[in-house]
Amino acid sequence: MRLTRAFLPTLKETPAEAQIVSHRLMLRAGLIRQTSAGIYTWLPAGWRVLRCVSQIVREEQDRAGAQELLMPTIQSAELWQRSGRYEDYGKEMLRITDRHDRPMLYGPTNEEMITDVFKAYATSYRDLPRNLYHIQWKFRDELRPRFGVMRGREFLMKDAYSFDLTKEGAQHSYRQMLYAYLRTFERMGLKALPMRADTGPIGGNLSHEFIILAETGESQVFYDAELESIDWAGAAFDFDSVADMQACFDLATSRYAATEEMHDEAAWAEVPEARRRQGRGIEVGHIFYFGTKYSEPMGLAVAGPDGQMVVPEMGSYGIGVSRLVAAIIEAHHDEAGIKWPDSVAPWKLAVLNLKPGDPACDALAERLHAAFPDQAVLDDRPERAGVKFADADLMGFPWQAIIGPRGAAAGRVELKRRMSGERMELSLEDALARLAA
Ligand code: P5A
Repeated sequence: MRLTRAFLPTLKETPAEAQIVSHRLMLRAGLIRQTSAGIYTWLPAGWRVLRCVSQIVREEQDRAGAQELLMPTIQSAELWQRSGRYEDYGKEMLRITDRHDRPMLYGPTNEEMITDVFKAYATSYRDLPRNLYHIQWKFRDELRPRFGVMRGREFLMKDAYSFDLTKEGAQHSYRQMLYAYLRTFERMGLKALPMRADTGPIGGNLSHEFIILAETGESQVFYDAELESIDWAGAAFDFDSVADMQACFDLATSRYAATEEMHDEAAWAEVPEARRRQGRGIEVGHIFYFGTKYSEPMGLAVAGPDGQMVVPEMGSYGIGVSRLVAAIIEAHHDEAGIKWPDSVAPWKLAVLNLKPGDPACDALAERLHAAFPDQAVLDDRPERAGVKFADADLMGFPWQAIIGPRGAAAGRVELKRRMSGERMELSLEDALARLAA
């Protein structure tokens, strides 16, 4: 991608409306543009990040045994009348009427719809367990949309739904998702702490939120410092093993960690004082076990092994995919801009040609750019070096290849790592080898 041809608009000024750093940087780096309150266009760079985040989520859901499908954004009110949530959901639900005066809505979540879909096909215990998910836009008419995509009205969510024959089975499904979430956030360079949470309008009595610690977070949290030191990268649990999932769950939940709504002063007092941490965090995921809250009223039942009808036990599991983009920036930035982890960067490499028109610079820059056709941007603009450095730092490409006339004459390239600031001067061949690795 050549910057002279790209639609990658950056802003020099800090937009006045943005109160937190991720919102400011998302606007300045040209990732999003607000179109109305809480509703955003994802510009090319932002859309690429969102796709990377979605892909990691997808891979880890698939690994855990969930299967992807795609349900619509628009739902019929009739579905929600069956579960009783049509009235309960209140003003957060965007209600729509079609040309036949039929009440419709823009889905804020899909428990009813997935239960109805599954019910059309599931007849016996052999159809269980199953876990189905999609990555789809949601709409919640939030009272106070704010902080950009952090709390939007239209936002992208991954929502999974599990169906099991027994309570024990449903708990195993819940633990599989918990482990999948820890792996997912780890791959994005985030430390997410699972915390006991309130179930709100989704319901049920077992629920965990996944919290990224950040001063700008909207949730107040209380946790044992030991929770932060668990190394999930080193842990290798088997999703199919009940014992492994139990062990993983125990490890993740054995230390005190709760959101404000679930905070228990008596249990808190038992945590050694030196280990008590209190702070703010961003909720990037939320999982629920709610038994038969939807399967029962929606009429889902299957024949058990003994021929008796059984109402499946369910859970639902959400990840705020678009919110994650903002959360990753909150965790990885400096004064100059974004520092994307490799796994989610819109492009992995920026090739900065400091003197377009200089034959040696052009030749080196073209070679590097051509070596990574989908993963490199080439700054071939007739701009000052300072402008190129500033934009590359702002947009946060994990690697920069800096090509100036002096180095180029000697066939040398400077590589800069955005995350650490580390720099190295290499021959073209060594630079290509380093980047390919
Ligand atoms: C779980 C999946 C649910 O909706 N039903 C299906 C359950 N849970 S939740 O906690 O309400 O939402 C899941 C995650 O979505 C993100 N999220 C938001 N992101 C941006 N803007 C919003 N207004 C917003 N509301 C929820 C959060 O990351 C949440 O954990």
